[in-house]
Amino acid sequence: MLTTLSRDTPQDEILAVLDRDGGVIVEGLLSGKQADRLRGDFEPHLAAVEWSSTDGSGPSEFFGLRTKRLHGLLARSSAYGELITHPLLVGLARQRFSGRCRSIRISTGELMALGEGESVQELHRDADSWPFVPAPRPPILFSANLALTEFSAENGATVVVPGSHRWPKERKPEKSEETQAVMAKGSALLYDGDVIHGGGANRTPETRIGCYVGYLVSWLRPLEDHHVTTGAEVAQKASPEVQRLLGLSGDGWQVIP
Ligand SMILES: O=C(O)CCC(=O)C(=O)O
Repeated sequence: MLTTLSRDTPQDEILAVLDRDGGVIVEGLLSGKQADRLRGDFEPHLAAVEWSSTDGSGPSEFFGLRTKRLHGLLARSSAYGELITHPLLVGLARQRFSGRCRSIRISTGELMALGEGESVQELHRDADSWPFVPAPRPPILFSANLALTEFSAENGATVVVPGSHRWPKERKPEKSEETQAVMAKGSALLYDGDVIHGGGANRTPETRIGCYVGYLVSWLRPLEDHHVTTGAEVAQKASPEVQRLLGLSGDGWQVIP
């Protein structure tokens, strides 16, 4: 089982559960209204791409054949800047990585829409994206998957294997060790980069939409090149905190005269 805590729970307590289980649900991280605003901003961009598409890059068995994934989220919604700078998320990430890095960066932000008929994703560890940091490793990635629609067992709530962030690499989960991050719109699954998880199967006609944000120690390279995906015009207008988190340093968009 995953523990569900309210967003007013002291940070230490949330981190203690995250450390024990590798994942925790924070209820009402955003209000339903805030979640709707993000969804409303993203909706036309989702409508513009085909199923089985990761920013137009084409079908992928791993990402799913009934999925739509979008990046460059700051360019698609100004509310995304408020999400990534959410004091609870930033506070938890900083505390989780305390003593291990000088600062934190967003590795990638990803809108993950699972459509009707999507099958369960291959279970994996996100931190394996940096395989040269061999396991067992200290926490390097702290992720949030914010529910922009309800996440139910039927519509593809994320499958999680609590405790697996501490398992040896070879151990595979039994079905009985899996659970799902069932949660209301506005709630978020927070999880460690080493916990085994994956998107669930969607057996409903509705689309399940999650907004992923991954906070990474600053000494590793983010998966997303935020300069490219955000674009100079939006990047320059972002707040200093958003620019810092996305690594949008001024020299990335200035043209040599
Ligand atoms: O859609 C989800 O709930 C999780 C997807 C995921 O884990 C991934 O694509 O890496």
